[in-house]
Amino acid sequence: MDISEDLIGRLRNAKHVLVFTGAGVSAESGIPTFRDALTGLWERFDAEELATPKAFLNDPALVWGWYEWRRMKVLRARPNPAHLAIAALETRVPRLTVVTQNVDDLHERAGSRDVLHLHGRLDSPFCFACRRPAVYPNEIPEEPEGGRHVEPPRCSCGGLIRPGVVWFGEMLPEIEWNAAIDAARSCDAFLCIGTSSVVQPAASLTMMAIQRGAITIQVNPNPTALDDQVTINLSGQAGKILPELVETAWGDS
Ligand code: BV8
Ligand code: ZN
Repeated sequence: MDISEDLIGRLRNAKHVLVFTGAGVSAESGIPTFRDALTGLWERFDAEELATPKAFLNDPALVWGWYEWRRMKVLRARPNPAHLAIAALETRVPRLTVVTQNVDDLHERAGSRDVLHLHGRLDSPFCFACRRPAVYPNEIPEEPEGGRHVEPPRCSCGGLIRPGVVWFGEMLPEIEWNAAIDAARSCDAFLCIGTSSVVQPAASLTMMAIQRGAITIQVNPNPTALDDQVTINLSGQAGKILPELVETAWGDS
């Protein structure tokens, strides 16, 4: 891995590492990235159209069906070497914060403990009307293949149960967002993994770390607007690059 000895030294001495992840870190677990998740019935939509309160109220069964299909993908997926390398890193640095835009629980299932979900979680549905937490009626959703409409369950108050995610136009959870800003402003190393860095305000975290003078490393097989802003740009798949990066910079050798 082409990283200078000086940078490896700085990474090895980092007191606080922040790992910021997007849908790309779960791609090798077979979970389609946000834009690839629009197949079948949903392919005629833009993600930004479907992941909104308006779309849900307009056609609850269409949007709930999309999330049930994605939830089924997550339940059948397993953490990949990228998630496992991030969990291993937690035991090798004084402090590691994982900030994810993903709504799956693969970081937790890989063993990461301190995970901040900026865009909510698929496994925490709640009532649209009274906001009371809800539980899924069925552990494994039926296979709403390619986009069957699935009626969302109802709360005891009569309201519709909705996915526990942050939709476009909705505020990010305050506690997680403030903790993420604090971490971005105090970390010495910031790993930006598998995100197109398009969605705001989450994507602004990388700039906060750059402005602070942290070492910033991007891992992505495709170009993004951050390519020439980060300290090191590693082009490739997270499942391959991250285990190598963790060994190179924080290995026992
Ligand atoms: C907000 C949960 C304040 C849902 C998501 C008009 C009105 C209101 C707001 C706005 C507006 N115009 C703009 C905004 C701001 C808006 C926004 O950013 N829009 C974008 C489209 C420009 N943001 C918001 O609305 C946020 N809230 O601003 O509140 C406010 C409130 C009211 C009014 C005004 C302002 C809320 C944003 C949260 C949206 N919810 N997720 C769900 O999951 O269904 S975001 C969603 O998209 C995902 O979480 C993901 O993070 C993001 C991007 O999706 P993807 O592109 O798939 O994923 P990612 O970006 O991670 O890209 C995949 C990358 O992986 C690619 O680069 C690919 O190359 C790479 N990759 C692929 N394979 C691999 C890989 N990398 C490594 N290894 C591999 N193997
Ligand atoms: Zn309710």
